Formats: sequence, C-alpha cells, structure tokens
Amino acid sequence: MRTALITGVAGQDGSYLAEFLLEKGYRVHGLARRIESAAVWRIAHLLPGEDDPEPRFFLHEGDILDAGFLRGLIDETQPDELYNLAGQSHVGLSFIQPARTMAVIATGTATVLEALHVHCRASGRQVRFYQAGSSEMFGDSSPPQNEDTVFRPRSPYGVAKLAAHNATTVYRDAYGLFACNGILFNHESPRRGENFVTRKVTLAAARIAAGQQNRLALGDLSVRRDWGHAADYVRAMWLMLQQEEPEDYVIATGQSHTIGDLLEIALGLAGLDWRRHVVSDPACRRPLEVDHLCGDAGKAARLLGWRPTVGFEALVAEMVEADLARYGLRPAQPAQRLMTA
Ligand code: NDP
Ligand code: GDR
Repeated sequence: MRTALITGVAGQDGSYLAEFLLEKGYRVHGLARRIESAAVWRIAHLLPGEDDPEPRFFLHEGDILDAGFLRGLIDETQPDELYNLAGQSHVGLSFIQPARTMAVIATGTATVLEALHVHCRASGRQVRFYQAGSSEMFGDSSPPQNEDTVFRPRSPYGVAKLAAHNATTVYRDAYGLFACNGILFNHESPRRGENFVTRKVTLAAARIAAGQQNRLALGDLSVRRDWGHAADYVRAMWLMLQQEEPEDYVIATGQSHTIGDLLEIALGLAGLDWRRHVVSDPACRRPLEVDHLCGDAGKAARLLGWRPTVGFEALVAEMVEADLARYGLRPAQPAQRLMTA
C-alpha cells in the first residue's frame, strides 16, 4: 500500500486530494494546523470511525514552520509521496500580512524540503515531492502563460510562491530529489473558502435569492482568470509524481473569463440580475492587480495525458447549486453544462 503525506489537508485542495488518493488505495496522512471540527469540515467525511478495523486516513496537528515536528512526522509516517499544499493562500491578504505570508510559504516550503532531504539521506528512502505553485507567479507576463513564461509576480503571495518554486528546483538539482512544481491556475469548488471571488459570488447569489442579503461589494470586475475545478487539478498533482522524471507543469483550462461573466452566470442561475446588487468597493481592490491569467497546459496534455473535464459554466453551476441548497433553494433556470475536453 502506498503512503502519502499531505500538508494543508484541511484546505480545498487537500480535501479533494485526500479523497482521490484514498480512492486509489493509498494510506493518507494529513497535516492540519488545527484539528477541531470547525477547522476540518472539508475532510470530516474521511475521518475513520472509532471501530474502523483498517483506517487509512490519519490526521496530524502541526505547523510546517516547526522543523523538528516535521522531521518526526516524515520519519513516523514514511511517505512515498509528499504533497506540500499548506500555506496562506489569499493574495489580497498577503498585502496586509506580507511577512506571515512569506514565512509560511517561502520559509515553510524550505522547512518541508529540508526535513524531507534529511529524512531521505538518513533512511536511504526515496520520497516524491509536489510543490503547490501558482499562476500568481506570472504576475503581469502576457497570456497565454506556460512553463517558459517569465515570472513577474505582483503580490507578496506571488513573490513567496516564486521563492518556494525556486527552492524546490534547487533541492531537485542539488540532491536529486524527485520534486515537481505544479504551476496551477485558479481552481474552485463548493469547498472554496468564502473570501475568494468565485465563492463570494455564489454564496451571495444564494443569500440574495433567500432574501438574506441585498448587496454584493466587489473590487475590479474587469480582471480575467482561468478558472477550473479543484477535483481535476488534484488529479494533475498525482500524475506529476507518477512520471519517470520530475518536471514542472502548468495546469489550466486555457480559457479565461471576467468577473462580469462569473456574475452573469451565478446570479442568473439564482434568478437575479447582478447589476441590481453589485456595488464597487475600493476596500475589495488590491494595491497591485494581476489583470489577465490564462494558461497553456499543452505540456501537461502531452506528457501527463491531463485535460480538464469541467468547464467554467459547469463549475459555477455546481457552486451555485451547492450554495442555494444551503438555503433550501434550487436554481431558477437549468444549468448549462459544458465539458472542455
Ligand atoms: P486553502 O487555503 O484552502 O488551504 C491551505 C491550507 O494550508 C489551509 O487548510 C491552512 O490552514 C493550511 N495552512 C496554512 N498555514 C499553515 C501552516 N503554517 N502549517 C500547516 N498548515 C497551514 O488553499 P487551497 O486548498 O485552495 O490551495 C492549496 C495550495 O495550493 C496553497 O498553497 C495555495 O496557495 C496553492 N494554490 C492554490 C490555487 C487555487 O486556485 N486553489 C492555485 C495555485 C496554487 P488554516 O486554514 O488553518 O490557515
Ligand atoms: P486569486 O483569487 O487572487 O486569483 O488567487 P481571488 O478569487 O481572491 O481573486 C480573483 C480576482 O478577483 C478579483 N476580485 C476579488 N477577489 C476577492 N477575493 N474578493 C473580491 O471582492 C474581489 N473583487 C475582485 C481579485 O482582485 C483577483 O483579480 C487564487 C488563490 O487560490 C491563490 O492561492 C492561487 O495561487 C491563485 O488563485 C492562482
């Protein structure tokens, strides 16, 4: 039985990846900063019952900044694959908390890499490593962005992710670590945190339809993002670690949309005209913006055989349906389901 260790397991991607790996027959160890029930709602359904005879999912409480703890965790769990997903993942917040963001992402990743390297050296074991890199590293480089595009980050978050990306490459080159950088474009789901724009919009659509909210304050509506589904993107993480050689890959749908497009579909599904509800709020704007991200995942298609299966409209429809259901409501019009094969 193969064993995986996932940092950030209680986050959106961690929950989908844990599900995916358990379905593949893995034993999965997950690291979460806090393990009280309110903090692990996304993975509560995966936790074994007390009388489960053969549990395969194990939750560990800890912080990736604690080197000694991490080393002990890797020694104890003996993973074959380590997925480093932990981090402060909100770009806007990184302008308010730049030092904490840099510490968790840049120093945190270096701490995980060093703990892993020491473990591999001492034990003679090989552990494959995935680093959760981001399209935010491209900043204002023109689309379509691929693995050869210059990194020009425009946020403390992007700068920190670029440091983590480079650190991963250094450990691969210096010590022969099987380490892959995923460069993932935005990916969403009903489990997305409420402070990211897609979920903020789909939740507001449901609340407005339920009569519990009237206005939706947003920042720049003209920015374009390449939005995919998180379940598709965790499959790409796993595929990267199954190859003969470690490489870096862009993962994206290749199609971008504005927040106006998002509003049109999401509030439309809830039977609403978004122009009646959306207000512009300078507090939702960032000191520096990334205007247009749209990825070229041709390398992943060629080498991994990876393609997204969920298109933008289907993604938004799934999120709106899930949020409407919280209020006992259903979409006002049938969702148009598109596949992007
Ligand atoms: P989430 O914010 O949902 O999950 C990140 C998790 O990391 C949270 O559960 C968080 O816990 C945990 N965490 C934060 N700091 C620490 C720490 N010091 N030690 C241990 N755990 C910590 O993000 P996603 O699941 O969406 O993303 C996963 C990773 O992929 C992140 O690194 C993100 O930056 C990156 N990424 C995400 C993309 C996306 O579109 N979703 C695109 C590209 C990259 P807590 O809630 O307690 O802070
Ligand atoms: P992003 O996602 O910054 O791309 O980072 P987010 O959903 O936060 O923003 C997308 C775009 O929408 C604009 N925007 C708003 N954003 C938020 N959160 N709230 C608003 O009210 C609002 N109004 C406009 C933003 O300015 C931005 O242009 C996500 C995260 O998951 C990162 O961890 C990941 O690395 C990148 O995607 C790829």
